[in-house]
Amino acid sequence: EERLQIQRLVETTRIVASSAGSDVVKGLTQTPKFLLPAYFYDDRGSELFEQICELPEYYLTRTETAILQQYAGEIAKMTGVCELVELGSGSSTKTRILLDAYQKLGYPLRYLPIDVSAGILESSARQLLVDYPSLQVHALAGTYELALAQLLPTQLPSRMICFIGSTLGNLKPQECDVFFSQVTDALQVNEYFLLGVDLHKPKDILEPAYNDRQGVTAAFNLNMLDHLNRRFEGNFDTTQFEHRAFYNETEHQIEMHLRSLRSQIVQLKALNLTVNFAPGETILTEISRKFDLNTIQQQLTARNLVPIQTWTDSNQWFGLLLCQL
Ligand code: AVJ
Repeated sequence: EERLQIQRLVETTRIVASSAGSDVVKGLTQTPKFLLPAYFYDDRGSELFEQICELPEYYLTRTETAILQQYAGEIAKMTGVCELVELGSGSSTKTRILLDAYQKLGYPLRYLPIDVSAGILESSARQLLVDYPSLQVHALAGTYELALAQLLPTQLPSRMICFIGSTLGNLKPQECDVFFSQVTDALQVNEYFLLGVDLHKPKDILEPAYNDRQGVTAAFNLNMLDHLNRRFEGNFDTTQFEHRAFYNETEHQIEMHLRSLRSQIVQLKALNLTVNFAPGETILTEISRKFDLNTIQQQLTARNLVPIQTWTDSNQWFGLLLCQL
């Protein structure tokens, strides 16, 4: 198929250590323990995340989708013809709203989805080709860092890097700054960055979104241990850990943890690692920061990603910002 190219990004020796699990060793040998949220997204984890997006308590996807449905036409008109690069594309469901808007204006469609889960990347790319007969897809399987560093200047008049779904919330403030400079490095002057962020809101709306009644979020969190078992020959017993998620109001972030139900020892053979857990000890698996619109606008401006238009829903629960370098 000429319209589809799938590239698995090969890591250079300088950074091979990180994909070989040195971050796992680091996270499980320090106190308190942590693991990086990227480890959620093996193929099973990506499936579970798709289920999370449909949950009644998980307002994020529904709210952002509604904003996109209302304003995608406006976004397409503002940017003109452009190549869409999407970080953490997953199933690309929301992106279809943008693709539809560009298609409606008769613009050529070129899409570069980037995701750590090669399985979901390939299946969604194939489906997109069926549904969009003039679409060109160049999929990149790998981390944002690797993918952004590999991008060559676009052949189209412009490029838009899309980072929707509030994945920015996984990054600590200092990590955001590093990330923003990786984004600006991958853009030429006047090109675009589309950012979706979850906004401050009451705890009684936030906490249920990460503690759903069906237990899908718990399964998603626990799947990280299964993923590590498969990837690094580990022996985590997922029945001996429980899901914990709560809103930290001073930091304005949801924190997700895996809590050890008893004293236990876990081994990850491929990493030559033995880990001791005290009863009740936790592993931090994710922070999901909630943003203030004015503050994030100022931060983006300070990083040369100037917000030229901001859209929200009627509750002001979610923000979509179109920024320009
Ligand atoms: C994909 C990072 C935006 O933080 O809401 C969903 C991931 N974690 N339920 C989020 C997630 C638990 C999600 N992001």
